[in-house]
Formats: sequence, C-alpha cells, structure tokens
Amino acid sequence: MMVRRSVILLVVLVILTGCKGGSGKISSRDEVEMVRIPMISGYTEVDDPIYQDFYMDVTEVTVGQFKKFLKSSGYKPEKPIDWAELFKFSPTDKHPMIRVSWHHATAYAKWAGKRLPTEAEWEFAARGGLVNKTFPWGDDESIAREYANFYGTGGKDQWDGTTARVGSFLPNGYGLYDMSGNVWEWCQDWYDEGKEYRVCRGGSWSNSMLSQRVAYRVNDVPTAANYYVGFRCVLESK
Ligand SMILES: [Ca+2]
Repeated sequence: MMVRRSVILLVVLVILTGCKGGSGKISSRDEVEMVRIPMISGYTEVDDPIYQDFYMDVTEVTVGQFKKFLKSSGYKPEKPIDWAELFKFSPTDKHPMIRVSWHHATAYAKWAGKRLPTEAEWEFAARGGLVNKTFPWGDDESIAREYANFYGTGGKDQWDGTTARVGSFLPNGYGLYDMSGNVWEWCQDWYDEGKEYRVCRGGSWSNSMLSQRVAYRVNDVPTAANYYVGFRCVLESK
C-alpha cells in the first residue's frame, strides 16, 4: 500500500509541479523565449540528478539568432561556417542553426549569458513532466509526426531531407518544441571517460523514429559541424 501511495503522490506531484512548466517565461540577451523547468525528481535514465529548477529555450537556436551572435560578439569560429552548405538544409533565419560545432554552440551560450544543458537536464526537460514514457509526448508512435520532424513525411511533418522552421510541431508538456526531431542538440557533457566525444540528444530530420526516443543518446567530437546537429541553451534558476 505504501508503494502505491508513493506512486500516487509522485503522479500528483508531477501533475501539480508540471503545471508550473510554461509559466515564468523570461527573455534573455538573445531574445529567445525560455520556460521554467520545475525540478521534481531525478527520473532521467542518466545518473545525474537535477537539483533545482532551470530555464530552457523553448526552441532550438535559429540561424537568425546565430547570425546576430556572430555580428554582435565578433566571435570568429576557428573553422569558418559553410553557409552555402548550411542553407541547403536550414534555408531561412527561422530554421535551426546547424553545421555548428560544440565549441561554436558553447561560445553562443556564453554570449547569451547561458550555457548548454547537461545531458540530465536535457532529458528531464524533454520528458515534459511525463514519467517512463518513450517520447516527449508519451508512447503513441502513431502521433509522432505531430511532434517531430524525422525521416520521411506525414501529418505535420512535411519536410523530407531538411530541417523545419523551429516550433513547427506541437510542444511537449513544458512548452518545449522539437525536443524530438529536427536537429540533434549538443549537451554540455562528455560522452566518454576518455573525453573525446560530447553528448547529442533528441534525434534529427535524417533519423528514424527510434532515434527520437527521449532516452536515446549519440555523440560526436566537439569540433564536428554537421547538418543534422544544432543546440539550445539553459539558464540556471536564481
Ligand atoms: Ca521529416
């Protein structure tokens, strides 16, 4: 009985606290809308508990926002961004920034007064207040294309071979868009003990539905700048 009560209490807590997600919106230097992600418990599948509320960008950082950063900060990427290649997959300022290395993403975050999410923060936020679900919207694969741009088309997913404008799909329970699909998102953490690879989460337009699972993990070297990887930022709660 105690176990059952605990489960019920947890569910109630998730519902009550989950309601706070989406409130307390703030703006930041890069003028990206952020929402407060309420700390509930460490129910991610990575061994790194969340200790406090934090804010997360509601969308992936866009091409337009990244251009603004470059212009305003004077940041010079160690390896120039190949804009011609980038525009093939992210053609407007409203599309997610891609061909962006972990170093570029980190520089952007620093300029904006933010940082990249830890892997645990990313997954916690992606779950949108749901517990033990496969995707940010739950377990139902039949509605995947209402929430995510991944390989192929159908429903809201009209993009085949490119990113979609950020926020083109339904948000998760915290009001976060594209936590599955569109572009993989760089996380702060090293993937390996040897510290060669950084974590990327969330699946992309070029991957199957399986890669859109909320616990799915991939990695790349921090200098890699691919057409299927972007990022979003977080801000610690004061
Ligand atoms: Ca697609």
